[in-house]
Formats: sequence, C-alpha cells, structure tokens
Amino acid sequence: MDEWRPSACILCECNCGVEILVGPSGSFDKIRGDKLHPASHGYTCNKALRLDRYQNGRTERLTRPLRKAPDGTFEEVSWQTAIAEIAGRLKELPGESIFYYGGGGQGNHLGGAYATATMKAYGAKYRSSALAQEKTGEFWVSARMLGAPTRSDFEHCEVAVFVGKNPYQSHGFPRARAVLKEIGKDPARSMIVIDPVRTETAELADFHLRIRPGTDVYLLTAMAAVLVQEKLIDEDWLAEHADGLEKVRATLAAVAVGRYCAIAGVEEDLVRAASRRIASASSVAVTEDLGVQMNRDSTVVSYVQRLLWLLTGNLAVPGTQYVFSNLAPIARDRGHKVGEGPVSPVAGAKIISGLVPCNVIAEEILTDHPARYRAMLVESSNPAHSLADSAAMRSALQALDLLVVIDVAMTETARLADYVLPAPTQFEKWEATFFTFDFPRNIFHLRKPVVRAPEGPLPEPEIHARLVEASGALPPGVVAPLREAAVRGRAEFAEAFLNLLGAEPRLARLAPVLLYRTLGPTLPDGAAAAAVLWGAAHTFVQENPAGVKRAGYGEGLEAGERLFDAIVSSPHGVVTTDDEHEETWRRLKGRRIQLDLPEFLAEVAGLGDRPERAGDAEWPFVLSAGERRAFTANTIIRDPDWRRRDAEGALRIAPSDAARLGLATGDRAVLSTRRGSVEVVVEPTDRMRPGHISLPNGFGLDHPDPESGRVVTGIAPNELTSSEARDPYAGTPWHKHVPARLTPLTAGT
Ligand SMILES: Nc1nc2c(c(=O)[nH]1)N[C@H]1C(S)=C(S)[C@@H](COP(=O)(O)OP(=O)(O)OC[C@H]3O[C@@H](n4cnc5c(=O)[nH]c(N)nc54)[C@H](O)[C@@H]3O)O[C@H]1N2
Ligand SMILES: Nc1nc2c(c(=O)[nH]1)N[C@H]1C(S)=C(S)[C@@H](COP(=O)(O)OP(=O)(O)OC[C@H]3O[C@@H](n4cnc5c(=O)[nH]c(N)nc54)[C@H](O)[C@@H]3O)O[C@H]1N2
Ligand code: SF4
Ligand SMILES: [Mo]
Repeated sequence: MDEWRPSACILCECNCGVEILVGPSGSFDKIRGDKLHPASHGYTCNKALRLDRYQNGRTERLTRPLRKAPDGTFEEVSWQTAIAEIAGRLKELPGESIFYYGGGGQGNHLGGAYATATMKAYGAKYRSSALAQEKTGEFWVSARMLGAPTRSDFEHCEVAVFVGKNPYQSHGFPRARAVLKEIGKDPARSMIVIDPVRTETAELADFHLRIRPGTDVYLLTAMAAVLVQEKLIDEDWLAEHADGLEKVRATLAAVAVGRYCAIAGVEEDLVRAASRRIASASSVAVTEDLGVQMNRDSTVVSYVQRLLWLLTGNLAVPGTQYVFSNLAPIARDRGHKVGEGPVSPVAGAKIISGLVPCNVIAEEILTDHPARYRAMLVESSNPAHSLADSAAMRSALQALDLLVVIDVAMTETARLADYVLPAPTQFEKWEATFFTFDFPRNIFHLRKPVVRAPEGPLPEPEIHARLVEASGALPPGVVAPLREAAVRGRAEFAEAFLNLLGAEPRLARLAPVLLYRTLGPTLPDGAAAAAVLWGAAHTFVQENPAGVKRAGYGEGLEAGERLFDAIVSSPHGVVTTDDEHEETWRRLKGRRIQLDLPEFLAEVAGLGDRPERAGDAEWPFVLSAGERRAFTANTIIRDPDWRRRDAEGALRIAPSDAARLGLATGDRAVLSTRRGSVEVVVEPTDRMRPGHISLPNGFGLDHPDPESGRVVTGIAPNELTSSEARDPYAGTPWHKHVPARLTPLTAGT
C-alpha cells in the first residue's frame, strides 16, 4: 500500500498535480506536489494538503439513491427505481421546462460532459452553471472584441495587472504565489493591483491602486484616458490589427482624468504613473476577477479593462494575452449584440455562452408563466447556497415539480430534492477538469482513481447513460454493432461511429453516452468515463494541427488516436499542444480587433454625466460577500476542521470603523442587508478601507455532529444578497457590493 498515487487538487481551477499516500483504511496520510505534472511541476498551496477532509471528512456522504417521501423524509431506493421514476416524470414534462444546472465544480467536469446527452434525450433546452454569475460578461465582451476568450501570461510579463483579483489566495494561473513573488522581487518587472483591500497580492505590488469599492469603471477609464491623452498608445500596432480606434480615442480624449480618480478615491499621480508603466513595458498581462465581475458596471469594466492592453498592443507575444487551445471548451460565446441572440423564457435575460444568468433562475421558476422551469437537474453544484438570495432559491427549488441532485454529499440543495443520486468522490473514479488554459504548452490531466469507491454510488457518466437509456431516445440496435467494432479495433470503431452519425445526425448529441457504452468498455483499467474524450481529441487535432504536431503526436486521424491514448495512459497529465505565439492570430482567424463596442463606449462616454452616488445613512457599509481566503474553497469541503485558522469566517473591517462602533477582535455584531440579518464575529484589520467590510465565501455549511445532529459554521453569504442586484447586460450579481449595516451586540448577549 505504501505507494504515492498521482491525482490533482480539486479546490481551485489550477488543479495542481498531487501525489497521495493512501493509508490502509483509505485515509490520505500524506500529500505532496507532483513534480511530473506538466503545469504545476510540484507546486501546491496550503490547501492541497487538507484534501483528506474532502475524502474522509465529517460530511453526510451519500451512498444510496434517495427519494423524498410525502412526509419530507428521504427513503433509500434502488438505482433501477430511481432512474425509472425520474425518467417517467421527466418524460411527462415539456422539454423546455427541464433546466440543467452545474456539471462540475473546480475539479470535475468529466461527468458534466455526458449531461448534454441527457438534456438532448429529454428535449431540455436551458442550462446554466456558476460561470453565469461571474464570467459570462467577460466571455461576451471578449467574443465581441476579439472573437475568442483570452488568458494572460503572468509568468513572463514585464508588468502584471490584477483588477479585483487576489491570486495569492485565489490562484487562477499555475504556481501563482511563486510567480507573484518573482515579479515582486524583480526590479525590472512591476505589479499593479486594483483592489480596495490591501491583499497579500497588493502587498507584493509596486502600484496598489486602493480603489473606493464599486468605482472601477471610473479608474480604468481614467487609466485608458491617460494612455490616449499622453499619446502612449501603440498606433502602428492598432492600425495593423484593430478597427474603431478613432471613436475610442475621441471618447477617451474627453475624459476628466483628475475627476474620475477622485471618484475612485485614488491619487491622480499614482494612476498616471501606473498607466505610464503599462505603456512603457515590453509586455503587459492583465486579468480581472470577482472584485469587478461581481460588482457594479461589471460588463462595461470588462470592456474598458481590455482597452488598456489592446491600446498598448499587448497580445500574441510572450508575457501578454493569448488564445489557448481547448480540448473541451467550457463555454464559448457567439458575441451577439445587445438585444440580439437567445434570452431566457420568462425574464427575457440574455443567454451568454449558452448559460442563463444565475440571478434570474428563481424568477424563471417562481411564476405561473407557461414557459416556467418545472424540473431541474443539478449536478456537482450547490445553488441553494451559492446563488444570490438563498431564501428565494430555496423557495424556487421547492416550487419545482421535480428536483434531482447528483452529488457526493448531502448539501443544502440536495436536502430540497425529490431524488438524490450519489456519485463517487473525485478520488474514487476517473475524473478531469476542462480548466486547462495554459500556453504555449497546454495540458490535459485525466486522473485515475486513487481509492476504491464504496458500493452504492455510480459515476456520473453511468448515471447519464442510464437516464438516456430510460428516455428511449437511443434507438435499439445501435449500441451492439458499435461495441463489436470497438472490440475489433479503434480504426473499425471510428469508421462505424462516423457512418452511424452520418446516417443519423440527430444521434450526435447523444454521442457522449454512445461512446461511453461502446468504446468505454474497451478502455484500460476501467477508464470508460474517458470515452467522451476520444471525440474531443479528434476535434482538437483538427483545430490545432500545428501545436499538436509540435507536441509530438503527428498529424491527422493518427494524431487524434495518439493524443487520446496518451491522455488515457498518463496518470500525471500530458502536454496536448506546444504552440507558437503566432497561434493566437491563427485562432482569431484573421478577424480584426473591434475596439468600438457601441453600447459600452456610450456607457464610458456617459460616465461624466452620471449623478454622484450619495452616501446612504441607512446602509453605511459596502459588504463584499464572499472573499477568497487561506482556507476557503467554495463548498467543496464541508468539514470545518480543514481550516487551520479563521474558523468562523470573521467579518473584516477597518480599525477606524471598528473603533467607532466599539468593536474589538472577536466581538460579535449583527450584520444586516436589505435581504437579511446575521450574527458575525468581527476582525478589525488595516487591510480594509474604511466603509468596506468583507465576509469569506464557502462558509455557512453544515456537517453532522454526534451530539447536536447538525452544526452550521459561519455565515452563508447569500442569505444576505439579492437577485435583483445584477448587471444590466450580463445579469451577473453584485455580491462584492452589498449595502450593509453593522450593529454591535452588547457584552453578554
Ligand atoms: N482560496 C480559494 N481560492 C479560490 C476559491 C476559493 O473558494 N478559495 N474559489 C475559486 C473560484 S470559483 C473563483 S471564481 C476565484 C475568484 O478569485 P478572486 O476573484 O481573486 O477572489 P475574491 O476574493 O472573491 O475577490 C477578489 C478581490 O476583489 C476585491 N474587491 C472587492 N470589491 C472590489 C472593488 O470594488 N473593486 C476591485 N477592483 N476589487 C474589489 C476583494 O478585495 C478581493 O481581494 O477563486 C478561485 N480560487
Ligand atoms: N455571495 C457569493 N456567492 C458566490 C460567490 C461569491 O464570491 N459570493 N462565488 C461564486 C463562485 S465564483 C462560484 S464558482 C460558486 C461555486 O458554487 P457551486 O457552483 O455551487 O459549486 P461548489 O461550491 O464548487 O459545489 C460543488 C458541489 O459539488 C459536490 N461535489 C464534489 N465532488 C463531486 C463529485 O465528484 N461529483 C458530484 N456530482 N458532486 C461533487 C460538492 O459536494 C458540492 O456540493 O459560488 C458562487 N457563489
Ligand atoms: S487550491 Fe488551487 S493552487 Fe492550491 S493546491 Fe489546490 S489547485 Fe493548487
Ligand atoms: Mo468561481
């Protein structure tokens, strides 16, 4: 048993490679970074070492399918009963009323790749995931300006810019802490951080623009205006690659830089110096995250943020922005204009990248509109906890005719379900994420199980296969011949599979399940769940021939087979493409960059005319509800023991505000918003700007306790948020900007 088993950390999108020493009882005795992992090279942060609390922690682990009885309790049922009953009820509903939510957290997207087949089988049309409460505005802007999403090369940049992002805690790119420290130490490189909080990242920065919360659109516009007004833009590069410069230039030329800096609460000299530093650098990498994406003006901010690096020509060379290869795209937007493209059936909210905005989901259910969602399939997600306005979400989930939840643990969402379907954990089955955005060498990591799954749960691909079979959508007689072809060999299989899809194109969307049932059983070590990657590998080779060839897989069909085999047989992960920087231009397909998105440029032009936002005596604080800290990981680990500090998830507050309220470290206070009131523990810290308070994410979960039954630790942030507080374009929430009030509890209460 004394062997290190390769896998990955599942607590954030980096998915660092780890090796786990598993004890005889299945405990994770030791965990270390995997030096053979092609992206993380042995790196991990403090959190990976606590993964045993995910696998073996105090959680109500699901082991059998559960059905809600009329008295509200759960009863165990067989898989056969659960699948047959769910299928029967789904078939009675119009397909458009069946809503799919989730499909993977930070570590598991393989199961969700099969969900498209289930949706198709029952005619479901609408779906969403957590991406539609953070990244959709950015996807949309990127699709319209560039035609594809980009990522940034912090490892090689001369200047790094972080807008509302604290990578020291939240990561988001490989070896984040090491890279931040390298930039911080190197006198030739600079870091610019835009954040109201003096974060661990801000402490390493050369320029900390300590912005007044919620005013990023002013600050970024001022920065872009400095570039134009001081003639610091890259005219030649723009002439060669971009359209719309004159309109953008005219708008930014008129900006009153000093006034916007004052609104943002940052000294004009510092803003000008930061803009000049961007302009003078040979390479600039810029990223934005939740501090602005879950804040006022988020979609306009995504636009202006891109102007900063596009006006200075920071694309497609090392240390700047790039377009990555993508084995399994998580979302891709078509870039419809405002007022065009698909919308949600009840609220009419814009669907971006195929995802309904999370903030309208409750509204789409809690109505007697004939097109309301009536059934929901939730997979690997906890929307009753993670979406805005938990009280409304609970009501909505309860109002459904049918709620089915696929999870490993009894969650706040699962508790509301009609059927709960148990899955093995991510260390008990084959898994992978689709968050692979590296460049020039991109990677993929298919993880082998490291411990045996208990009897009872079924991996998600198997659940989807059974649901599809029970729907009757798979015509009889298609599986057996394909399976026989797969046994004869991959070439025969490929031919038979393509012939079938050629003859019956409507089977294409059931393809994941077809592959799982036919190619799946022929894969080594029970890797059937990887079958969906076979099709993905072939598509990937067609889309990225040069990078795939440079990575050593050859060309054409053979390359697809080699890549797929490498993925299945490489427990530490593989390099999938080895790109040249020019590849970014090829992926943009010769399309010119569009600097002028009229709706957003009009917003920028109108900033000067906006009325000043007056202070609100009733709600004097701005609450950021859901900050990433040293021991938060969404809701993936439910056992609070995994935390080494900040056990209750304290409310952070500026010392001057705390003093005024008579609050000291560890004191309790009532925190109220328009939506709710909770009791918090306070932590005064000079990291916070006066007027700004913050609560961590990932708290407010319960776990079983032998004495009291169930214990909840800390505050669930969405008990305090509203679904109407959202971006007018993308529908993304304003969780970082919740008006709030704090009332001290007197001693002894
Ligand atoms: N440790 C840990 N890491 C994680 C996760 C986790 O739960 N825990 N979750 C992962 C996930 S799903 C995501 S999406 C990412 C998110 O990663 P981040 O976006 O980096 O995380 P946050 O801490 O939510 O927000 C980032 C910063 O926004 C700042 N901010 C607040 N208000 C404003 C404002 O008005 N303007 C600006 N400019 N900044 C503001 C906050 O002070 C904070 O430092 O993290 C991932 N990584
Ligand atoms: N107020 C506020 N709300 C927020 C945020 C915030 O900053 N503030 N952050 C938001 C962000 S950025 C995100 S990404 C979301 C995240 O919130 P969610 O999308 O709800 O995702 P997770 O918390 O990652 O939940 C993952 C679920 O998957 C389950 N799980 C783990 N492993 C497996 C498995 O192998 N199979 C299955 N089927 N299930 C599994 C876990 O038990 C858990 O229930 O939260 C969002 N909510
Ligand atoms: S939490 Fe993220 S950065 Fe830390 S070890 Fe896990 S995957 Fe890597
Ligand atoms: Mo997220």
